[in-house]
Formats: sequence, C-alpha cells, structure tokens
Amino acid sequence: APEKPVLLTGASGTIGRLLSTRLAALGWTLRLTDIVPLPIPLPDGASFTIADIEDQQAVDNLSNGCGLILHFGGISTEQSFETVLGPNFRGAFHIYEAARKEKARVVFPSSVHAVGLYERTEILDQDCVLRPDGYYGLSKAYGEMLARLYFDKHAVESVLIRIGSVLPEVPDERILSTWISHDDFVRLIERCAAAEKVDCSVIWGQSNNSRGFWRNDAREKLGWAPLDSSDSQAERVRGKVTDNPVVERYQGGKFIVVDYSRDG
Ligand code: 15L
Repeated sequence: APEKPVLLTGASGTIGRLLSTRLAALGWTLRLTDIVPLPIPLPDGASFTIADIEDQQAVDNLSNGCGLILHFGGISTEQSFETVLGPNFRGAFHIYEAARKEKARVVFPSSVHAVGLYERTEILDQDCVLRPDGYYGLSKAYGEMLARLYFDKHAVESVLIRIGSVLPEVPDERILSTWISHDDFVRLIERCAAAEKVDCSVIWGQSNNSRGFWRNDAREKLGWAPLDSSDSQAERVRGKVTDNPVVERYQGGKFIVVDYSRDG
C-alpha cells in the first residue's frame, strides 16, 4: 500500500464506491470525499469528508499530506455546458493546483467520450486526435490537457485513463468493446500508485477484449496488463443493440445523440 494517504474524490459514485472498498481491503489509507454522503459503510482505515471540489480551500485541506489523488469526482454523464463547467472544469483545475502544491501524483479518469465521435470501425492509438462527443467528453479532453500542462510546467505526474465502461458485467454489444472488469481496473489503480515513474501517461481503460477499439498505450511503463476479457460474454449479449443508427455508429454510443444535429 502507498506510504502516504491517498485522496479519492467522487467516493460516493459508481467507481468511487468500488475503489473505496477494494483499496481499503488492500490496506490503503484512504481519504474519501464527495459532495453527497457515502452510501456504503466507511471502510477500515478510511475517513470521509463531505466537500465540494469547486472549493479550492476544501480541496487543499483534503490533499494536505497526500502522495496520490484519485480524482473520480464530477459529472459522469452528458449534461449542459453550464452543469459540467463547475464540477469538471473548475473542479479538475482545483485538483491539479492541490497536486502541484503537494507534489502529488494524479490519476485522472478520461473517458471513451473524449474520443466518442470516432466510428466503431476505427482502431485508435494513444496519440490520436481527441474527438469528444459532448460537453462531458470535452471536460475529459480538457482534463487531459490540464494534466499535460501541469506535467510540462510543474512536473506533476498523471495517469490519464481513457476508461471505457467499468461494470461488473457486459450489458450490450457496444460494451463488448469498451468493458474493463473490476479486477483489471483495481489492478490498474494499484500500478498507478506503485509504478516508480509515470510522467504523463495515457492508458486505454479496457480489458483484453478482442472487439476493442484501442491499442498502444503506456501499460508497459506502468507494469499493467489486463487479465480479463469481455469475449466470454459475447454470446449472452448478442443482438443487444439500440434501434438508433447514430448511437450504433460511434464509439461513444448513446451520449452522442444528446442534441445531435448532423444530417449525414
Ligand atoms: C462514461 O464515461 C460514463 O461515465 C459511464 O457512465 C458510461 O456511460 C461509460 O462512459 C460508457 O460510455 O460506457
């Protein structure tokens, strides 16, 4: 387990709850925070503080003495620009300011939605041009650039995980491509903490799925490789698709059709 405490924002969210439970079980000292109460019992060795990441002072207080910040706070779905602005843009800035002051490493969850307007037939490399599919995806693209700025200018290290879908199992055909198992995801977070040097690295957050959209990332530098695969679930979800051709065309799936207005 990391020597210094680890700050986890968004602890009450889907990924936050998973990480709170699993990392605490590994003996990590966690400082949990969210804007809403933790909906699970407080794990051993963890503290929980209600805070708003739009408040720099609150983020600084929580980060004090931490060597690693897992920044899972913010909006996680497609919403209006004004809704995404405070939590995801200003909030992420506050996290990076705190990381700079603490010399802490950051794990920033980018998303498939930062590249969501690539078609599903395209195989993407880590250096691809980002093609966000909405304001949420735009906030993830911004987060990646924010991380880059803080690395180049202040030597703040980051792992940018372009997460597909963190779910216990695959619900539909699209997620055969984007799925990352809970075990692969937790192992990845362990490597983000343990790797000696991460610089500003991009990881495609997917299991070893033969239908994956992505290849080439910094996994060797981190010492991580996924052990699971969605392939064994393909039979169970066959035919589980939407009836919307736009949703089915792009990697981002249903987020794209929010206010979509392109004709062809
Ligand atoms: C995401 O970025 C979302 O936060 C999550 O709720 C899923 O919708 C996921 O992407 C996905 O597209 O599968």
